[in-house]
Amino acid sequence: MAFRDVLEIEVQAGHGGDGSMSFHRAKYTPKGGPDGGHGGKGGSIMLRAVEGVDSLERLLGRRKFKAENGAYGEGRLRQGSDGTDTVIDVPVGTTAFDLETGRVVADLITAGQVKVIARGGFGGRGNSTFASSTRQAPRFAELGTRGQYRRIRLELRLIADVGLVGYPNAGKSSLLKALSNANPAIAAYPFTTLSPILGVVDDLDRDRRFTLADIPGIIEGASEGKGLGLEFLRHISRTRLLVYVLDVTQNPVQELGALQAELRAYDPTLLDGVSLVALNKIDLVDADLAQLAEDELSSMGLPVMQVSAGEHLNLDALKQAIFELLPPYELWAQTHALEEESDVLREAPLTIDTRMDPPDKNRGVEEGGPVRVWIVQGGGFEDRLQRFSRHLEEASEYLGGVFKRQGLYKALKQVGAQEGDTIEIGPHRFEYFDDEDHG
Ligand SMILES: Nc1nc2c(ncn2[C@@H]2O[C@H](COP(=O)(O)OP(=O)(O)OP(=O)(O)O)[C@@H](O)[C@H]2O)c(=O)[nH]1
Ligand SMILES: [Mg+2]
Repeated sequence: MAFRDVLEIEVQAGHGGDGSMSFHRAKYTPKGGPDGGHGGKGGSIMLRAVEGVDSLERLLGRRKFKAENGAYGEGRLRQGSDGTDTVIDVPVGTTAFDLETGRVVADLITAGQVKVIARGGFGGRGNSTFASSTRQAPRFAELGTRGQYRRIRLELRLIADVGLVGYPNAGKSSLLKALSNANPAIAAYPFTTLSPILGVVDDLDRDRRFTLADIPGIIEGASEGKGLGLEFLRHISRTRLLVYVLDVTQNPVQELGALQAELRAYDPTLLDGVSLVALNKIDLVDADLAQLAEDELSSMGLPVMQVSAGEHLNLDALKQAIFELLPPYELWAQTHALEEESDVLREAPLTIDTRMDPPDKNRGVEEGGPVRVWIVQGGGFEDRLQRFSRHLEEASEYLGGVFKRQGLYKALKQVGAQEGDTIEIGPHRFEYFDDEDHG
C-alpha cells in the first residue's frame, strides 16, 4: 500500500463562448432589431474524493485535463450551450496545491467532497442585451472570458486513524501484526521498519474498524537528524489518535518524555490530539515491576495499557480502548482540514498611477508638450475592455457609460486628471474628457 504519492497535473478549464453580434433578417423587415444570443459558460474542472483507492496514479492515469468550452451565441437569440465540467476522481486524503503560489487549493478528507480547481470562463452577452432606446442597433457583443489554467500538485497522504510511535525495537511492528491484517517485518534489532506500513484493525462483533500506521522508530535527537530522523512523522500527522509503544524492560518513563519532546520539535500540534500508552513486553518482567511502570506513566497524564505483542496479552483490551478513545472522523475532519483558497474570484482593487510621456506626434498633440498619462489598474476595468476588444470602437459609448457608473471618471478627477490627459488601461489608451457630471 503506497503511503504517499505525489502527482503533478495541468488543468485547463473551458473558455466562455462569445456573445453573438447579429440582426434579425426577414423578408419584409429590412431593418431588423439586434438578435445576437449569449455565449455559454466554459466547463470547470473539479476534484472529487472517492473511497477505497490508495493510488493517485492508478486513478488518474494521465497528466493533462481539459473541460469543454462554452459554445458561441448565435442569431435569433440562440444561446450557446455551456461547456461540460470535468470531474477528476482522487483518493480521500488528497491535497491539491497550486504549483505557482504553493497555496492549498483543495484538501479532500471526506468521501464525496468536491472542489473546483479551475474555473470555467463566463459566456459573453449577445448584442441584443445592449439595445436601449438611444442605442437601437448595437454593433458590438461581449467576448467570453478565458477558462482558468493551472498547474497543480496533488499529494495523497493516506489518512490513518491511529499511529504507532516509539523507540526502535519497542514492538510497534509486532503490535501492528498482532492487531491487524498487515504483515510487517519484525526483528530483534533497531530500525527494522524503514518505511511506513498500514494495517486495518477490525472489530467484527461491533462492525467497526480503524486503520493503524506503523512508522520507523524515533530516538532522542531525531529532530536533529539522529536515527532515521522525523521525516516519517508526516505520515501520522493526520491520525486521530497516537499510541506510544514503550518497552517495559527499557526506561519507559524517560522514553515517553523523549518521544514527546521530539514530536513537539517536529509539530507541537501532534501533542494536542488523543493519545495513550501501550506498555509492551510485560511477559518479560514481574507483574510488580510492570505495575510500577504503569503507575509512573499514568501520573504523566495518559491512559496506560499493559500488553505483550509477542505473547498476545491484553491486546483485545488495547483494541477496545482505542475504539473508545478514537474521536469520530467527522468531528476531527472539521478541525483538521487545511484551509482551502476561497471559491470567490477576488478582483484587484482600483489603483491609479501617473507619469509624463514625451510628446507623441501620432496622437496629434500639436503643441508638443509632454503628456500626462493616468495608469488605471484593477477595479475590473481592463477585463471589461478586453471583453469588447473585437468591437472597441462601436462599444466605446456603452463602455463610457459603464465606467462612469463604476466611478472611474470621478476617481480620475479626484487625483487631478484634466481635459486632454491620457488614460491608459492595459494595452488601451483614451483621451480624458472633463465632463461636469463626473464630479
Ligand atoms: N518478549 C517479547 N518480545 C517482543 C514483544 N514485542 C516485540 N518483541 C520483540 O522485540 C523485537 C522488536 O520488535 P519489532 O516489532 O520489530 O519492533 P519495532 O518497534 O517495530 O522496531 P523498529 O521497526 O526497529 O522501530 C523483536 O525481536 C520482537 O520479537 C513482546 O511483547 N514480548
Ligand atoms: Mg518495526
